[in-house]
Amino acid sequence: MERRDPTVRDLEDALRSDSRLPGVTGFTGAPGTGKSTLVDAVVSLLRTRKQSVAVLATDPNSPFTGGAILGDRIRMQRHALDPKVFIRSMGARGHLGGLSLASREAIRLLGAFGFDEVILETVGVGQSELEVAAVADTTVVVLTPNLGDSVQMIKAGILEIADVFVVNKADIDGHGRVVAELRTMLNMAPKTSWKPPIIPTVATRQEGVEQLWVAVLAHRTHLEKTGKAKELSERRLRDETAEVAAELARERTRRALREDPTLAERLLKDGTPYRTAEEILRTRTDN
Ligand SMILES: Nc1nc2c(ncn2[C@@H]2O[C@H](COP(=O)(O)OP(=O)(O)OP(=O)(O)O)[C@@H](O)[C@H]2O)c(=O)[nH]1
Ligand SMILES: [Mg+2]
Repeated sequence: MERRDPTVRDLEDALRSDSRLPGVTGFTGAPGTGKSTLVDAVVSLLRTRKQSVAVLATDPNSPFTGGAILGDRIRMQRHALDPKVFIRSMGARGHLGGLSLASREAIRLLGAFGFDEVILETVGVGQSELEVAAVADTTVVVLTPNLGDSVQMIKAGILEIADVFVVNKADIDGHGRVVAELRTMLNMAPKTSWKPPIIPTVATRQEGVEQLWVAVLAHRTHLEKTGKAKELSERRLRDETAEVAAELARERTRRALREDPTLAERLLKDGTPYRTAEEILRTRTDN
């Protein structure tokens, strides 16, 4: 799948018909807030409950594909030999269609392999991170007392995507202030049917992790009860189809320009990308 092998497409469609989608939880937040440590603690919790779990660490700014973000691998090493735990890092570059498409595909495959839960860890708070977050059913935004990152987060519009807030490093000074700030902000936000809870944690000591998971499951139940779960999965299917279509069109266009010198020459002479693109999409097929 990561190599974009075309045969995987058929495999994926075949898998989709009878595979159950796993629960998908995204963890996002500024670098160093403790996401990996927290995810590792959640993995331990899920394993005590006999659930299988896959962790996809996505770094929109990293060129690495198929490898592992070293730090994450070290932090989650105690799970490395557990066959019910799968950990993989994905970088954005080299993934046509972007990381959100890549993670959607990965989630479907993991579901087909019977994983109960998928956790996405995404570094940062930029646009591409928000796109990755949109792939998750529940998005956990991780803040800490230092860094002043609460303000940064709000700037990035993260309030809209947070279903659960974690204020990690509760063992550090200034923790209460961040929680209070956040609470004020949430109280000022427009009323919605789901109010994001704020969970204090000390990830390094596994404190607050059970409460965090209770909040995640409560959000999942909320999605199901309100019909939002269905709405979300339908929207995702439409979005994914549009992304796949864009990727196929891009591939087809590149190939046409490569394989048809007269077309390429005319493009260079006339400088008409729109007309050329339309013509390619109208007249070419993939075979
Ligand atoms: N004091 C304290 N330190 C913590 C806590 N949780 C994590 N840390 C430390 O914070 C550092 C960063 O933790 P990571 O889990 O790598 O953070 P991350 O958000 O995954 O980092 P990136 O993947 O680089 O964005 C490590 O040194 C952790 O040991 C906590 O609750 N309290
Ligand atoms: Mg990490």
